[in-house]
Amino acid sequence: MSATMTRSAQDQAAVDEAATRLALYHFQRCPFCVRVRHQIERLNLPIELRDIQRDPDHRRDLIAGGGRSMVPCLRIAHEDGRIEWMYESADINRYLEQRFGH
Ligand SMILES: N[C@@H](CCC(=O)N[C@@H](CS)C(=O)NCC(=O)O)C(=O)O
Repeated sequence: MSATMTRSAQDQAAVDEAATRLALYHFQRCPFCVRVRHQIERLNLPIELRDIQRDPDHRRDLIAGGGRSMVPCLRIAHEDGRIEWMYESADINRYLEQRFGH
């Protein structure tokens, strides 16, 4: 695994703030979720992890909001109030890289 990204305190504070609008629905042993969790660690993002196997409320919210129980799924609360449910590990990792990778 590549090194964890470091930022200035000011940049990290902005990233921390942005991450409060994100949540990852996942479960521990899902290999696609492992990939996304690695990306989250690498990019040093304090994204809330919501385990759908350990917490039935999270599973219910994922199905109600996203329409499917598949994980990983990134919940994005946009500034305009819109909620986006992004499935597919490759799409999530690309999004995180584009948004936080530089
Ligand atoms: N192509 C998807 C595959 C995700 C996937 O197959 N997730 C499994 C767990 S490892 C799952 O949630 N299966 C249950 C379902 O589809 O409802 C990705 O890369 O994210």
